[in-house]
Order: sequence, then structure tokens, then C-alpha cells
Amino acid sequence: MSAPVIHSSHWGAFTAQRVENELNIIPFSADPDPSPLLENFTDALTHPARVTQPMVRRGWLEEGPGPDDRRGADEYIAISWEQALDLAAKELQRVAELYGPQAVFGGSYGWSSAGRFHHAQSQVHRFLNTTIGGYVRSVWSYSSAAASVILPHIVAPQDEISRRGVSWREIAEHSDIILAFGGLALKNAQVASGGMSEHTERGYMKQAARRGARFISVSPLRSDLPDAAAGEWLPITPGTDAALILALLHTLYQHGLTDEDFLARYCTGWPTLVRYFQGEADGIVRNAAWAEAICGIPASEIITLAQRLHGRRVLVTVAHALQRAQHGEQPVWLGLVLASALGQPGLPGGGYTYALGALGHYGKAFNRVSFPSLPQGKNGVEALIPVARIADMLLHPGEPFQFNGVERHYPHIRLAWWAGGNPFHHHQDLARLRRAFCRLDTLIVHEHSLTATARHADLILPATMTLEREDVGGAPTDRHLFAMHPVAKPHGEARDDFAIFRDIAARLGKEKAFTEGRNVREWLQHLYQQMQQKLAEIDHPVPDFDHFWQQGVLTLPQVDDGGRLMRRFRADPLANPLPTPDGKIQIFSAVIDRFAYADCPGHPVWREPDEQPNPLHPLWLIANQPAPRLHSQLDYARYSAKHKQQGKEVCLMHPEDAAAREISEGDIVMLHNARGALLAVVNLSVNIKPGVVQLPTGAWYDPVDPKAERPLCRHGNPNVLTRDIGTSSLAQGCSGQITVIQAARFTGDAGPVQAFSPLIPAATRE
Ligand code: PGD
Repeated sequence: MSAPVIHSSHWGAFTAQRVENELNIIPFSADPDPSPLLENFTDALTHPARVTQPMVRRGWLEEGPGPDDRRGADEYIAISWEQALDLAAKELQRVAELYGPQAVFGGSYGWSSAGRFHHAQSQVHRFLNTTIGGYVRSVWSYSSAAASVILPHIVAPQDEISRRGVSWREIAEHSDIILAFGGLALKNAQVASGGMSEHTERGYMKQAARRGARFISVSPLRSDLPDAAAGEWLPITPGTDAALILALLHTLYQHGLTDEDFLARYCTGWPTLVRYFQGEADGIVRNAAWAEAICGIPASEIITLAQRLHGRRVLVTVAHALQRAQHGEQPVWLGLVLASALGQPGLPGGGYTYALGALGHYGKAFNRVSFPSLPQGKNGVEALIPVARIADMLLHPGEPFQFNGVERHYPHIRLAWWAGGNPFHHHQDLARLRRAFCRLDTLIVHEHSLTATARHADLILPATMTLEREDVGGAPTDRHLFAMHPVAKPHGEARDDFAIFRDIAARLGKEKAFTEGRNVREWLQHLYQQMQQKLAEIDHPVPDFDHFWQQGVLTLPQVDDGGRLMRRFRADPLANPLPTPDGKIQIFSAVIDRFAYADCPGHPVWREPDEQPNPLHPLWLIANQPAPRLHSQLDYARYSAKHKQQGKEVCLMHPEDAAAREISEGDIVMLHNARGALLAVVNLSVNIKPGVVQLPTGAWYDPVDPKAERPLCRHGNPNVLTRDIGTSSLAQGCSGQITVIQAARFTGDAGPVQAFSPLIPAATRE
């Protein structure tokens, strides 16, 4: 048994103690509502799905770098670290010399692990900047690209509206109605990148509900609103919230319930939107009856809801999920317009807040000083892609694409370097993604576990888990800073991402540039001292690093200024304008209008997604965030595994849809569409809107035939079905949240799930 040590993760802080091959995990004592995801650490360390040694793909080793259709279906050869580091250094040098850093994709999107120093993506970026002078980067996130791009045009940067938006404390004290488009699921709020030591959302919801606040969740799934909120469920057809909000606006306007003074003083473009929802140009009146046919909510309920909102302190929230779909910019925009039409922005507990509850960071107080991140150096490459356009980039080098008012061209990438992400989890249309990765000369992946991404790599480099290294854990909205002590030695031959990069940098003659002469402990001390200095400047002395390291936790001073931007704007819009062209909320945006995008015009609109249920694929699929793990992380571990049935992911279906297909509770079903198919176990529930199936993301991709045009994943990864298109020409965000499918009972034999099997090398290279 090892000594207990303190540690931190994206889903909570804890004390860990090694008992033989398992970990005993005790949640952080100050956490009022610890996440059950902590259980995923108990059996992860030595699981057979860990990567234990460096490996090289046979085709790449024998035939050299180049496009290769065998990726994902080839054998691997075990190699020594010396060989692996030499191969990686030589290949990076080759590509940089022949094509320059603009042929290297270092976007390396992914959540990796908590720990400020070992943040894998930052390590990749620093490594490529300091060794070859840069890399092609990706911008924004799979979480919220559409919102991240549109919010600055119409109101303010996303951080102001989400992280510094209306706080949970204000909601508990002031809101009358919380109208949550996409709900406020606690499974989402239990995680926060960087860490989250106090889970307070459930407590705040209970407090608000006890005071009489009414939570109304608009979602196809009842489970998107926790019991703690004691709220109401308004089941809606997926992807149609924009139509519902337009009808609410129409109803408010027709009944004289809009706050015209607020709209005139604080907003630009309301008359344009009024003309639109009244159908002046096209004769389509966007009223409650019109919306009923689109979103499946009776017109009478839409009218009643509009009337209930009037005269109350209303907070409108829009979840990330809504904008992770074609035209996802529209509900984000319209949520803001609805709050404005009710005259709420800037009132305590009222107005608009984007993505509240979508992450544990939102609606919280802020640290006055945060732990610094690893400096990344200077990237000398201009080229970038919106993060979810990775497959487009690899499949269409040199071709133009639109992005936020600018025409850009996809660079020609030869080498992609990934650490801390799992594109075969996070990207859409996985068969297309495989074809795209097959175009590369080389794919290098650092992983601690054998994800499908690792199994497509040319070089697999085994990385440590946080549990095996020292780091500092913290996030800007978490008042606790943790000294993360290692609880175990690295598994097999695993090494830290930093150590891997240091040794490759050394082979390129750039070790000093990469490390600045510091080892891990010295980096932690250096970063800590920077924070200590800043805290001293605001008269908040903290102990030196050694004391912090010994005591394990430090409490940082915070400021609770949620909603400040809007409050000041409301108080005096001339003195405190918003960071928009005329300082007001943009119901019409002249800037977006000038881009002349048919799929995202100058005012918010309803645009029907071009994929609709049809006779071949009559059901909607919602591919949302999973409850028993963070994304795809540790999918093999105890808590995640407990939530599978017959070793497969579980999907939810309405009994009527099941009966129509002779499907029963617990059956294995095949969900399929034109892009692929998957197997999952079905659970039946009336807590899902008829016509909708829900399957969370994160089951590791396990194709029966990896090279198939339409692969069958026998484990239940929904991204085999989702569509790889941008949200619109404006944001080009991920549209993976919804798609259309057919479902059928599966009685065949697809073999056992092999996603977590060890990768046995075919040979060892001497
Ligand atoms: P994770 O499973 O967190 O998913 O996509 P993301 O790629 O972030 O992947 C992180 C990987 O990093 C894991 O494989 C883990 O093992 C590895 N890792 C962890 N720590 C380390 C480390 O220290 N070093 C190294 N080298 N590796 C490490 C998430 C993305 O998926 C996100 S953010 C969202 S919001 C999207 N959500 C959806 C969705 O709702 N619906 C669909 N259909 N698709 C989505 N994809 C997106």
C-alpha cells in the first residue's frame, strides 16, 4: 500500500492511495458533490488498454512515409525508445526541410488531462515552435466553435457571456424563470478543463427551486434537467430551437409584451427581425402555429410560455449542444434576442448566459490571479483551420474555404502530431476521417491508452497518465490550486510528453530552446513563482513552492463579478458600450451581413437543416456527452464499463419507436445511415421524445472492418454516423450533435468488442 497523495482531474480533486494494482480514491474533502467519474481511476493504471511500449506501423517502417490506405488496419512492430525518438526526429526534420513548418499540423485538439504543465496540447505547440518554427494550428473548439465565432460579433467574447456571465449565486437568489434551451445536465457541469474541486451546481439549483424559481428545460431528453431543479420539460424536435424562439418572439410582439424601450436603447436591428418574423418579404409568418409544425410543440404551449415569460425575471440559457449542429449559430443568437425582447440583460439573475452548466467553469467566481500556462513560443506559420475542418483540410489541400468573413486555403499537410486528443472519438464521419488520415505521410500519436487514434498512428509513443507524474492542478474558476503528486511509477515504458519532446528536440539540436534548461520540477517552481509574484502585487502573499508542494492545496483569492459587463452596460450604455461595432446588442449585424453568407445572414433566421428524417432514415439521433466518463477518456475503466450492457454502449429509444420495429428492452440494435452503422444495446424510456434515439459519444471506435466504405462499429461510437460539415460558412464549427438514422434489431454476430484489447506487436525491431 502506498502513502496517500493529493491529485486533481478534470472531474474533481481527490486523494489516491495505491493498493496493489488498484487505487483507493477519496474525493477532496471540500467538494460538496463529488463526481462519480472518480471511480474511473481505480483500475485504469495497469489496464491492458494502456500503451506499454513505443511501436511503429509496419507499412510506414518498411516503405517509408507517405499516403497509405493501411492506416487503422496494419500491424505494429515494437521498437526501443531510442529507435522511436530517432524516427520521429528524422521525420520531422525531413518534412520541415522539404516543405517547411506549414506542412506540419500541430493542432492536436483534445482535452488531455488536468495539470497545468503537462497539458499535452501546449507541449506539442511549444515543441513545434521551438524546434521547427511553428505549425498549422486549429482554432476554437469542438465544444463551442459556432458560439465562439458569433458571440463577439453580436454581444461580447464568449468568456464574458459564459464564464463571466450571470452567476449561479445570482440565479439562486434572483431568477424567476430559467429557460434552458438544451437543459442544464449535471453530467456536463461535473467536468471542467483544468480541474474542478467543488461541484456546486446541484446545490444552487436546489436553492433556486426552493425559493420558487422555475426551471424550464427545452430538449428532446427529459434527463437534460436534473431532479434537483424540480423543473418542467418541454420536449422539442432536435435542431429546431431557433424556430421555437422566433415563434416566442412573434407571440410576445403580437401581444405587445416586448420591452420596446430596452430594444430601442440597447439593441440594433429589432425592426429588421420584426419584419422577418412577420414574413414581410417572403409571406412566411413565423408564429406559434408555424413553429408547431417544425418543433413539435403545440402552438397553445408556445403562446402560454411566451405569456409566462413576460414581466418575470427571466434568464435564457443556450447549451453548447444546440450550436453543435448545422446552423448552430442561430439558436445562440436568438437566445440573446429573446432575453433582450424581454428587457432582461443586465438585471440580477436575468438576461442571457451562454452554455451555463455545460461545463463546471461557467457561472462561477474568478481567481484574481491564476496559475500560468506553459509558454508556447512563437508560431511562425499563418495558416490555420477551424478545428472541425481537419478531414476537409487533409482531403482538399490547396482548396478555398470560407471562415468568419475571410476566404482561406487549406494547407497541404504531410505530418500530423497528436498528443492529448482522440480524433476517432471527437470527429464526425469516421470513415471519412480515416480516408483523410490515410493521405498523410506520417501520423505521430502520444497516448497513454490504445485509442482508435493511436491504432491509426505510424508511431505510437506511450505517454504517462497524470497519476504517474508531478504537476500543478488548477483552473481560472477554481479557488483551489493542487500540488499533484504522483501515485504510481509510469506504466511499462511510458514517458511524460515533456520528456518525449525534450529528447526529440535534443536530436534536432534544440533541447535548450525547448526546455530553457529546466526539468519538470524546475518548471513547476518557475511557473509557481510567477503566480506568487503577481499575488504579492495584490497584497496576497502565499507560501513558497516547497511549502505549497508539501501542504498540497492552496486557496486563491477570487472575485465574484459575474454579469458585470451587462450590468454596467445597462446602467449606462454610452459610458460602458459593448465591444460590438456600435456598442449595442446586434439583432442585426452589419458585419455578418457584409459577409453575404446565405447560411448565416445579417439577422438570425430559421434554416432547416438539410438532413431531415426521411423514409430511409426516419429517426433523429442525438449524439451527446456521456455521463459515465469525460468524452472518450478511460472508457475501459470501472465506472464507464459499469454503464455498458453486453459490453456495448447503451442507446435510449421511445417505446413507440421500438414497438414499430419489434425492438425490446435490452436488445442489440443496429443504428445506421448512409455513412456507417453501429451496434448498441437499447433501453426504452418515455423520457425521450418519440422519433428520437439518444446515444452518447465516447465508446471507443471498434470497426469490424476498418477499411470498409461504410464501417460497422460493434461498440457503439455514434461518430460513425454523424455528418462532417461545418455549422455554416461563418463559424465552420462541429455539427456532430444530431443526425438521422434507421434502427433495427440485430441478430447477427459481429464478434466481441475489441476496442480495449492490447495491441500485440507482430515483431520487435532489433
Ligand atoms: P478525449 O476523450 O477527452 O476527447 O474530444 P477529445 O479529443 O478532447 O481525448 C483526450 C485524449 O487524451 C484521450 O484519448 C486521453 O487518453 C489522452 N490523454 C489524456 N491525458 C494525456 C496526456 O497527458 N498525454 C497524452 N499524450 N495523452 C493524454 C472531445 C470533443 O469531442 C469535445 S470537447 C466535444 S464538446 C465534442 N462533443 C461531441 C458531441 O457532443 N457529439 C459528437 N457527435 N461528437 C463530439 N465530439 C467532440
